[in-house]
Amino acid sequence: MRDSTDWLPTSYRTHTIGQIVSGGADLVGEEVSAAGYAETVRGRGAIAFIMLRDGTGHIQAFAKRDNMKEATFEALQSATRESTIQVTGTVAQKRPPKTKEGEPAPPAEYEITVSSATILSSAAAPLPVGVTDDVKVGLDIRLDNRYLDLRRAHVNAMFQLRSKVLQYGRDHLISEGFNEMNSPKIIASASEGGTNLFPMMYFDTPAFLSQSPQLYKQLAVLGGLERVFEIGPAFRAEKHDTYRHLNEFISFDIEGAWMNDEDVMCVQERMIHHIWTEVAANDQHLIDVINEYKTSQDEDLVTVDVPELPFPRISYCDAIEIVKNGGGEIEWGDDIESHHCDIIAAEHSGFHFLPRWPMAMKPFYIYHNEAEKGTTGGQLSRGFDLNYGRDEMTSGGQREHRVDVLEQNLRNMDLNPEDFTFYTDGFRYGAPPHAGWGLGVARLLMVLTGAGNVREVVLFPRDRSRVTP
Ligand code: AMO
Repeated sequence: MRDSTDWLPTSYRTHTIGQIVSGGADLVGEEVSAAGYAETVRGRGAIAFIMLRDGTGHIQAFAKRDNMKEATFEALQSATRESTIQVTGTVAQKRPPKTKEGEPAPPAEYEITVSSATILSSAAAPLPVGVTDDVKVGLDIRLDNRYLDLRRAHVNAMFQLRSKVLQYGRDHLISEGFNEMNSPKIIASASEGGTNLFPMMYFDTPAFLSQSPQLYKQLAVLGGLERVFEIGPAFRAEKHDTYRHLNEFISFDIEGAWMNDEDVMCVQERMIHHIWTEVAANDQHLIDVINEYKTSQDEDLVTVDVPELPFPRISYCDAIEIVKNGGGEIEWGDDIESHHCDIIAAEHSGFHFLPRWPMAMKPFYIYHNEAEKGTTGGQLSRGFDLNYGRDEMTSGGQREHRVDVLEQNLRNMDLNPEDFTFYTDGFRYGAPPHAGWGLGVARLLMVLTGAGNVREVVLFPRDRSRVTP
């Protein structure tokens, strides 16, 4: 649960439930108001016990018929689970359970003795997705009812963790001098190839949803912002149906001037190291909630093992050899697909970089040094990936800053330089060598939380068959 020690009162409550539970001893006898979801409603006749939950904790509200208006008591006693209720009453210490002689007394627990209450909103019954019951429902039904699914403790913990990961990543980049930027999401031309674009009409002009902030983060660096990062949506009209692809995903991007591929790999591993270190130091309570659920499902538990630096670097040429030696079918120039990555992951199960891909496999904006050739003589590039086990987390690289080469790259990839003048013109007035990367946030979260599907760590995923809620 969140630490709400410093939260201020609102119009609906004097205290969060977390504040009452943790500050109980000082609050005994004081009048408080709290609001939350009714997790359980028990009791008959003259008494009712409501277990109230807000985003910060749980507390029992104890209601007596002769302590309040008859109608209020009736409403409380017949409240449906998950209804939202505001209660006012005094904080009391719960009668401790009997302990055997010699046994230590359990920690004190507190409850609210209710004097007035309001049902803010009644929940319909039955609930399509149980919040506390361990009833198995498929991912699709959970996603259809994400607003309820999110009330389940371990799901809620995953999304709190997601927010932390973004915060720690952001903090780290800011500490290295990066400026946060936002690029347009309505664009006129593709950065990552023209086949997987979502077309749209921008008034009378055809346009597309952005696949990546790529060209704009480069333009920001060319303009002298020096080091930039962006956390924002990217859209891909790919007809994938896998555990790790979505048609809208959050891309965590950086770009830095006077840097090459190795420099930005170092930024990336430092950032991931920082995220893991901070989660291990501050957020074990969230991991515990996730693990409580995993234990109930007999699944492997999550441990936050801070990865060692530096991450291994396995050049594309070496990766091809590892795959071949491991019995995989692959030739220099082929893509390293997931089943190949399984072979590499047998040796490198954690984070590892795969630098120096063939230029022919990389986008037009990637830099190549003509002198750097692969084992079969093919042109190498300064593009890299970061994998965790079998899964790609990141692509990145040093960028082409020589405008004539950039235009030739476009032609080599059957793209028309005329369509990219808004971008290539930015290179005509002095361009610093620069590099960057784009990291799939949901993929990183899969690693941290042990989720088996990106949809688990994306609130409202968009895939081929889902565009609601
Ligand atoms: P790339 O296309 O490899 O590179 O994307 C970067 C990272 O984004 C994530 N990703 C996805 N996640 C979920 N669903 C998808 N359909 C999807 N596609 C990509 C992956 C991937 O590694 N402009 C470059 C980055 C750069 O060079 O800076 C780019 O977009 O984790």
